[in-house]
Parts: sequence; C-alpha cells; structure tokens
Amino acid sequence: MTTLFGAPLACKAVCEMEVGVGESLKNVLSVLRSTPRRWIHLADTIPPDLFKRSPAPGEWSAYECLRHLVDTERMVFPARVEYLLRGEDFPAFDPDAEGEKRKGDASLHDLSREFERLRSKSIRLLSHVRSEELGRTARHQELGMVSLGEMVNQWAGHDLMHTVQGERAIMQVFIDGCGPWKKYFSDHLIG
Ligand code: NI
Repeated sequence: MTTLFGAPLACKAVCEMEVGVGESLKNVLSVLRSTPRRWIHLADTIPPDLFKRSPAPGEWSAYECLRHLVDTERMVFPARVEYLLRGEDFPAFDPDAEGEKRKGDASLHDLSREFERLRSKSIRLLSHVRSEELGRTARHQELGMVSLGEMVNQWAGHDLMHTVQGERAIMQVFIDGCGPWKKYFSDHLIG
C-alpha cells in the first residue's frame, strides 16, 4: 500500500483515514438534507415583510440569503463536484456578485421549494460519490489545489453560514424592540 506520493502507508492508518472520510461525507449529507426543510418552514411561517426586511443598508435579508442558496445550488456546487471528479481545473465564483445577479421576485413559497428540488438532485449526485473519491483534487482559480472532501465540507458550512445569516437578519427587529436586553445581543447586531 502506498500513498499518492509513493510513500508506504500502514493499513491501519488507511483504514482509519477511510472511516474518517466516510464520517465526513455522512455529516455533510446530514446538513445538506436538513437545510431545505428549515428554509421551507421559515418561508411558510415568517411574515413576508419580515423575511424580506434588510437588516441594514447593503446587508442581505433572509430572502436574499435563500435566493443565494438557490443560485449556488443551481450554478456552483454540483458543477464543482463534477469538476473535481474529473480532476479538471475550475473557475472561482464570486458569491456576492452572483447573489446580486438575480433580481427576480419569486415568492417565498416558490423559492424555498425550488431550493428543495435542486438540493434533491444534488443529494442524488453525491450519493454516487465513493469515499475514496473525496481525495480527488483540482485547481481552484483563486485557492489553488483543493480536494472534493474539502469542497463538500465547504458546501455544508456554506448552508449553515447563510442560514445563520438569514436568521440573524430576522433577529434584528427583535433586538431593536427588546429594550435593556439588547446588550445580550452584541454578537448578533448588524449595522
Ligand atoms: Ni455564499
């Protein structure tokens, strides 16, 4: 047994590495499966004016966070899986610019279901990825060499990052209204 670099590697270390990688994909999938239902629940429950309320000038509302998740699900993450499986270099993506691109006004209902539909396709794509393929690498235009394993971890983190961002945007109106309790929200204040 040798590594990619030709150095011998003990079987025990390989087995432990594979268990670790498998666990990593399982954890990633658990997040990717959970995110659309969380957004559907928010979109169906939170009043649209609060959902679309910008927390501060230039800052994304929950609606814009959801739209960005839909855009990246359509244009970025599944394509990156394909690039990495092929070992093909891929371009950088400017999430902020892309998030601003689509100014359409899809309803919260439609946007959240579109996210769920696109995510189901992504889960099907990832279900064909074998643990050993997570070590595949390709060159990202800005970041240099990255692996598929790193990319899927980023995907799950990206889900949570923009979900937290959306919830924090909704939070602002309650922070403004809570009087002396406001001091406890210093880590969450926007603007
Ligand atoms: Ni993003």
